[in-house]
Amino acid sequence: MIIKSAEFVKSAVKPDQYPDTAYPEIAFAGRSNVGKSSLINTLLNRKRLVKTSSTPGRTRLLNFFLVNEAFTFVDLPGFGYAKVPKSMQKSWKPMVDNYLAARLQLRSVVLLMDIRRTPRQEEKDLLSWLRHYQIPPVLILTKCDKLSKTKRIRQQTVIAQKMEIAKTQLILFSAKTRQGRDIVWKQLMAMLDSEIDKYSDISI
Ligand SMILES: Nc1nc2c(ncn2[C@@H]2O[C@H](COP(=O)(O)OP(=O)(O)OP(=O)(O)O)[C@@H](O)[C@H]2O)c(=O)[nH]1
Ligand SMILES: [Mg+2]
Repeated sequence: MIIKSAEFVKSAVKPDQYPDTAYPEIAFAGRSNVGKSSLINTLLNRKRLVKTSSTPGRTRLLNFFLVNEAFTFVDLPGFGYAKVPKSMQKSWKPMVDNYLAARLQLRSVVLLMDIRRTPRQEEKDLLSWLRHYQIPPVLILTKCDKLSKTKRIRQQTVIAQKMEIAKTQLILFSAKTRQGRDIVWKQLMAMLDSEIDKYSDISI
């Protein structure tokens, strides 16, 4: 994928604030601090298009980014961080649920999991939810640079078992080394399919 343009469109909380466009959309979901914003920056070859932070709970709204004037990436706020204010924790679920349930142009949800942690109920719930609504997931293990190769493979097996999926469905990714970037793009391209062919040169 050649990135010709990538721009922040707007932030939103409620459906009437989402951009009024019909571009196909891909959303990025996962626990707070897992690396969602970093993954988007890596995919788009931008260092700071999306704000990242070592403080969990940085992204608190739905943030929409238009890429190549052809499709949209949506950076979702992370779940499961105890230190964000209670009011914020409460508003997360309806904010994200409404988006996932209502957004017709949503083509896929990228679910990120930290390779060093065992996923919990929230990740399992999100995956079942996506299956129920027939939204195809792309599953990514982030921060792979933090483990040795042996440990990486061991964790890939443990996480696949926990999520009840095949090991091969989990893409190993690192924003630091860019490992896995091409594979992620390939899967995203498949989700976006012919809709964007006319806008993008398909060479990764
Ligand atoms: N070593 C390493 N650090 C990473 C990687 N991806 C993200 N990080 C770091 O992890 C921290 C959180 O990254 P973000 O991309 O802001 O995470 P997020 O999921 O967007 O977090 P919230 O917006 O708080 O939900 C930052 O300090 C990043 O630099 C990675 O692949 N490797
Ligand atoms: Mg973020």
